[in-house]
Amino acid sequence: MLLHRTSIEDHNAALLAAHQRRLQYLRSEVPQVDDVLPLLTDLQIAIPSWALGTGGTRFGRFSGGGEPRSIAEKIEDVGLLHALNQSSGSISLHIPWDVPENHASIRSLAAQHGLRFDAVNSNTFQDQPGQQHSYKFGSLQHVDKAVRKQAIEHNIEVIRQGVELGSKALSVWLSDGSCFPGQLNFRKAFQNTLESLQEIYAALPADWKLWLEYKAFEPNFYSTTVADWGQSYLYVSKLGPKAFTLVDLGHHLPNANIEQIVSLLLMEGRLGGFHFNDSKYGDDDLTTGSIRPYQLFLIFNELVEGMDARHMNHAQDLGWMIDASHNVKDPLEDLLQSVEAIKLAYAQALIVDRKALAAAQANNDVVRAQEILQAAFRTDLRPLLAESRLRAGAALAPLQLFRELNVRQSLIKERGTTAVATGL
Ligand code: PSV
Ligand code: MN
Ligand code: MN
Repeated sequence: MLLHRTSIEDHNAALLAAHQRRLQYLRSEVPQVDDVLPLLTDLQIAIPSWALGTGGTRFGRFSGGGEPRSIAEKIEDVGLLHALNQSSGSISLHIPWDVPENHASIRSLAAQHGLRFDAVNSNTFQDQPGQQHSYKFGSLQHVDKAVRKQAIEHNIEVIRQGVELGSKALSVWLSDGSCFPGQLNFRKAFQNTLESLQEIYAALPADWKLWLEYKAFEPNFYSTTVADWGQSYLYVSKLGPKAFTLVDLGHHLPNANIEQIVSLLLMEGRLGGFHFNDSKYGDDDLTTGSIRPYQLFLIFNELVEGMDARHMNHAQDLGWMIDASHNVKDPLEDLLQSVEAIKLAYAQALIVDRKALAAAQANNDVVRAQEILQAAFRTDLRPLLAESRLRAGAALAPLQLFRELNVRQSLIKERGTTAVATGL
């Protein structure tokens, strides 16, 4: 389904007067709004190919229909999102859930939609049909060199695929670990994993990065070989300057202080990027900002402060990606909500009065510091986001337009209601 420019123009024309009223009020309240606009427009959030269909749980899956059946259709879906918000300018593929075949045509289709390819993700947490060795007892950590070799080869193949598509990063998440005490020698598992990662790292092109994700538990419930940010940091610092830690917001033990983790990884130059989602209990993969929007804001507060201190380019120097799963929502609507929540938290962090905050911190003025942060967090910056979309040629209210145009119904008509499994 293609979205016509006129649909966006008509929609914007109908909402323009109300939008301008809100923006004018915001301008009178928040003097920095115009400085923040270009930064907001630049921030693009990558959409994971696996979040375009219904995820389900291990208890069941309820397909909403019209799900993409091929990489081309996944690109079209992300193209739709990008046309609506001009903030989802890239797609992240997961191999072999995605099997890119005709690279040139996939690349040109993506370009037609104004999209590029973000990090490519490898998968050594499932056995694939016809695969020689099983990953039941791990992949890069495995006690058997032949299994490790197979997993290393897979990662190198993913890099090759990514090179064909113009990606610049390999994202590695390992489910490796153990289910019971005694199953694993932790030190050997670490060393095997490190050696395997070193072989993968050696195959990275000069301008590529390797992002190593961590996760506290699941599917292994006793130990995980890259379980937390400290362990990921240990690997990436041993690997070399092209290796970084990737923070997935759902991968921590309950109540972990993620903003502090972010601050320190950034300080050490080892923060690679994010898998955004939200979490109530564990790796819930819920819509970003749906459960703990204040935590999201506090993370962005550290990001803005830390990136500015290191003179980093906000939009380009980290990987900004969503990792979500949808059980009851329309996946595309959910992704629109997530992108909006991420950019809102970013905008709020951009208007924090940094000088005043630094002064409050220097004076141990705890109350003032809290007031400063919460003043930014409680400012409704939605008109600012809408303005940045308007200027970029996107819709003032993307979700509303998605519904007005009956996008899902058109997709169902085009693709049918057959469920297409998209992996985890
Ligand atoms: C694992 O839970 C994870 O967060 C990794 O990023 C995987 O690649 C993705 O989810 C699979 O859905
Ligand atoms: Mn993830
Ligand atoms: Mn996850």
